[in-house]
Amino acid sequence: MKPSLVILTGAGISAESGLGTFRDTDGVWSKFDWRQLATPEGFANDPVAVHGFYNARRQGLVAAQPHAAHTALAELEAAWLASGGDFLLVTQNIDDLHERAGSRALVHMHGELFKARCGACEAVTDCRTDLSITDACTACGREGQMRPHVVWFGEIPLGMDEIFAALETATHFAAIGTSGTVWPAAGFAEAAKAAGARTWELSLEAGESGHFFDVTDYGPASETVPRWAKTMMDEIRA
Ligand code: BJW
Repeated sequence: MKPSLVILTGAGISAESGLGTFRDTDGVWSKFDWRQLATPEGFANDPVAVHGFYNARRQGLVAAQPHAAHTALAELEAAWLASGGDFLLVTQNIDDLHERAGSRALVHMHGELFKARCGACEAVTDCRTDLSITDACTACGREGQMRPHVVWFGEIPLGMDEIFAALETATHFAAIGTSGTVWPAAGFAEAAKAAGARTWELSLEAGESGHFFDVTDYGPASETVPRWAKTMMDEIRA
């Protein structure tokens, strides 16, 4: 059987880069109300507040840097593909730290902070500066329709066909730095297990999908992920 590795990452992998997680005690949702800031209804109700929330996080991302865990996953991707296996990195994160570390086979299922989308024509464009309610779409010219290119609660995540196709043939699956709280990502470990994959959880603590993991390693991602990636590279090269 062709080795096929699917990796799911969450906010925990970027915590040591200075980006906040969501549900830890000092997480984003302990300071901000997700109903107001991460739903289509919240955006319709107060777009200025939602733009402000994402503008501040976009500014924080400019200064953030990938760390050893992001780099280890990029190196693992290169080694896995070189050995003839299939590889897909699925991230729930809207930061671009995986790309900056060198990852290429990557799906941003919850969107990307450095992109904006027009609510009128659906064009997705690069966005490195603040968004406002008066911005015009560079594709269709309409004003006042631009929103962050992120997936809010109640919206369908991106790349689901590609992700579920990869999970169906996965031989190896790892969830890294995610609490396993948010669906559909929370179901990926079960789907990979059903496909016969060996499964790993790397995080600070057990998440909600714990019983679907064969192996767990709890600690900071900068330590657990390079260690795990090395064992995977040793396995694929053996
Ligand atoms: C470390 C570490 C270190 C810390 N090292 N680890 C009732 C039941 C079931 C489902 C639903 C329900 N009601 C509604 C739903 C659906 C809903 C949902 O799941 N809600 C639940 C909360 C109940 N889901 C949706 O609405 C999704 N859409 C959907 O389901 O569409 C239907 C559909 C799907 C598929 C096909 C067809 C139809 C959309 C979800 C959108 C999520 N959006 C957000 C915000 C937008 C982006 C942004 O602003 O950034 O995405 S919410 C937020 O949570 C963000 C994250 O990507 C997501 C996941 O969080 P994550 O990454 O797991 O972070 P944390 O903080 O929870 O966990 C961090 C972990 O790291 C912890 O475990 C730490 O221990 C660990 N850690 N430091 C290693 N140094």
